[in-house]
Amino acid sequence: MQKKKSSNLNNARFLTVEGVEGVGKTTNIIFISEWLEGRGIPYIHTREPGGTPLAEELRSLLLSPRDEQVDATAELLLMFAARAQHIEQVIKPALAKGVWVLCDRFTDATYAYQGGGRNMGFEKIEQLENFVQGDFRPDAVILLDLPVAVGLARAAKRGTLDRFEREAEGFFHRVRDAYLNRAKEKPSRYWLVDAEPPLEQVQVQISETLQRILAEQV
Ligand code: T5A
Repeated sequence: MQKKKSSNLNNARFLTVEGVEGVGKTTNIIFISEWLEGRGIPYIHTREPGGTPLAEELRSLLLSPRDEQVDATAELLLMFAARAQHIEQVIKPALAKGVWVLCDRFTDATYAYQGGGRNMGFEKIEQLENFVQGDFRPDAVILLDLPVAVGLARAAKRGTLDRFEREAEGFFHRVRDAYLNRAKEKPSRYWLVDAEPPLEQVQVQISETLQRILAEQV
């Protein structure tokens, strides 16, 4: 399958890393950062929700466990409020300078968590995506995938659970299904990596994926 070419200036690429809880995003983003550094590719590493002081405050509000029931629409709008700030203050300025952006989660997480996990469907998310982002999309989405129970067991080892990690297992099955469906629907943008094997094997797959993404620069 021919993947989409970058539309950014200077061939800088906007890469996002996605997957269910405990899939190994944080661990593998360190690996991807070292891979980029090793090739002399200028990059920044950022995350969602978050990435600017305001968006990081919104992240704290979103992730903190609380007694009050959080309305799904309020959650969705806060995700996009943080994203609007992040795109304009951090992501677009970096790409405009020719700096690659490596982002831990982006709008695909909203489709998976709010659309799938919270059962909100995808139509409103698509409307907000178009409103906030116009036609701005990641050049490549690296989707780390593994069975939900394996990811939750890995995440649980870290101790305190955030508001999302306290959801029932069914929530994360819907999240994973939504991610896998998007990967099937948008093969030009998604790169699927099996994240269940030992880390060294996962990182061999990631290296091969990065080589292919790099080879596709215009
Ligand atoms: N969210 C986010 C939404 O609902 N909507 C949105 O639009 C957005 C942007 C953000 C939360 O917000 C939600 C989704 C999230 O719930 P987060 O911190 O980005 O939170 O996401 P988390 O999934 O919570 O990230 P985690 O830090 O929990 O998981 P990671 O980063 O995927 O996993 P990592 O790297 O910390 O690894 C977990 C453990 O597994 C081990 C690691 O050493 C670590 O101990 N591990 C492996 N062990 C064995 N084999 C391997 N291959 C391993 N890979 C990693």
